[in-house]
Amino acid sequence: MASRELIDTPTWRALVAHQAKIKDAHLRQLFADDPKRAEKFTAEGAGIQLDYSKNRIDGETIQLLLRLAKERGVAARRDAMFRGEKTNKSENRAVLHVALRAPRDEVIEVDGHNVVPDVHAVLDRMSEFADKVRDGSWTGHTGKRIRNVINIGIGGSYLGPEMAYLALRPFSDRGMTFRFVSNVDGAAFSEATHGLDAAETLFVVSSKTFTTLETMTNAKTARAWVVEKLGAEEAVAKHFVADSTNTAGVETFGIDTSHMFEFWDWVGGRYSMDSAIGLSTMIAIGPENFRAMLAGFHAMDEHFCTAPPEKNLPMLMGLLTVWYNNFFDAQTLGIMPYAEHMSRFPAYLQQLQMESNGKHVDLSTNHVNYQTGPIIWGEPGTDGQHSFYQLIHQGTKIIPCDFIGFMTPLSSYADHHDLLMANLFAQAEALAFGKTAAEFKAEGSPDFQTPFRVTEGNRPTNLMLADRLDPKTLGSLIALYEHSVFTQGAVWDIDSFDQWGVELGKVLALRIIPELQDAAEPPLKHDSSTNAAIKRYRAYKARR
Ligand code: G6Q
Repeated sequence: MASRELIDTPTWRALVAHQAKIKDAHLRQLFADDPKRAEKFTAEGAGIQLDYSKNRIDGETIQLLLRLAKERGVAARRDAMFRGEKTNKSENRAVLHVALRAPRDEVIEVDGHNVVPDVHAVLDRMSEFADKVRDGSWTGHTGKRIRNVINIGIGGSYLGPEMAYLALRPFSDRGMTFRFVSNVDGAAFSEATHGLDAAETLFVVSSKTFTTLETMTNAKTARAWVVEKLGAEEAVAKHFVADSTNTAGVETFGIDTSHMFEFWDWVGGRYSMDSAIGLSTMIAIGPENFRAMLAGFHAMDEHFCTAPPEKNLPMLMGLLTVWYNNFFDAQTLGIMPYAEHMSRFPAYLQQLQMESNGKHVDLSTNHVNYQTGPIIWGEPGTDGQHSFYQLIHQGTKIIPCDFIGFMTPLSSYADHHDLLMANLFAQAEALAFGKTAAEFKAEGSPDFQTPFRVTEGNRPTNLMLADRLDPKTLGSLIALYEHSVFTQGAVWDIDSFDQWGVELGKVLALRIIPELQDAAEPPLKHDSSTNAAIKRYRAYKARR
């Protein structure tokens, strides 16, 4: 079925008609009508419980959405991905991040070659290296122990490592410093190296292609920094390692390929934090914890493949995203982890989802005539409550939110945890049920003020709960979102694994760089706005 026909299918039309009915139903009523609602709309998998009862749905909604998933071949597409078929159509590549966490004895083939032994060979080498850095047997050029690790990488080669390091800090070696340089702004490099002794610093250059402008620029600057500080070109060998698919590029840069940790073109950048790109994570938390994280990913992979659709967390979450995105015209999805260590989780998911599903043509290259990926944003609670939650509670937009909480605190200030969790539960409750004018009046609210105070409720949320934020849970949580993104992409029939939209800007920047750097100031042939900005920059640069 061509995708453009999607919105004319009986199921899609039934969902439109159903939405028209249910949009006026209030969660207050839906809960009052069914005392078992929470139980009915809760599913569990890989250590994560998803309570999706506070969504604007009923049993019919879920049945229709599951029918849509079936008609769009979500399960069949999932199986094709897990089998290693070239489901990334626009790049003619397999999509096999799931192989990165497959157990040793599993067989997953790409073009007839079992990739699982390759994955484990790299994991073993990474483990050996990480152990050496952690126990001090890998020393820097001057013989000093490595105490600082700086990951140089951007996009998919940065967001995952930084997010995971911050999320798993309680499991990390606290005697070591971990920093991340992504932006080509020299301020990023300068801040990352500030106060560090080059003799104790290891750079992990993370780049799938080893050609990315930002990463190569920062890596060259890092190389010059090390050579200048340690006074020897040979220092590079002990202070640089690489995570890449590009052996020749790594060699040309001057990193010995015995210090290169490889991955493969079937791992997309934003799906690579559990590949060699996770080396800095592994050095931080140790190989055992890293493998526990992979086990968490794998547990969710298994759940996605085996749980029945009506109990399948990624499918349900993906379909609920489609529900609001396509039938309620919701533009965004908020991610609110109630955990300080999850501060970069929303940013990580922003790339995962927006780069994957921000697409305007379907797999048959037709321009879609329905909405695709929502805008993803968010902040950890409770901070957001004192800032933008106002708009979610009383604004005019519908903003579905994912609330994420952990039962067991990791900090020694455990009494804070009750307050944190109380706020999480209270926000989901307030958003769903609100407070009426009558309720305010009964409490003696003055008439002039009551209309301002009313919170209508009926704001949808998912509530995700897990035992504690540890490596295994983090792995499961990330895989849950990966497969939710997959489910959405399958419904929309788009390529969730390419990212052509980011190319044009890169090409234009390469054209402008010489126009800023060439002292002869070549004539400008852009539009009048771009020309004016470049001229202004040139004038400032001349005065520097
Ligand atoms: C992710 C994208 C993109 C990529 C960066 C870095 O899916 O492909 O974010 O990860 O552009 O690319 P390199 O790892 O090749 O440097």
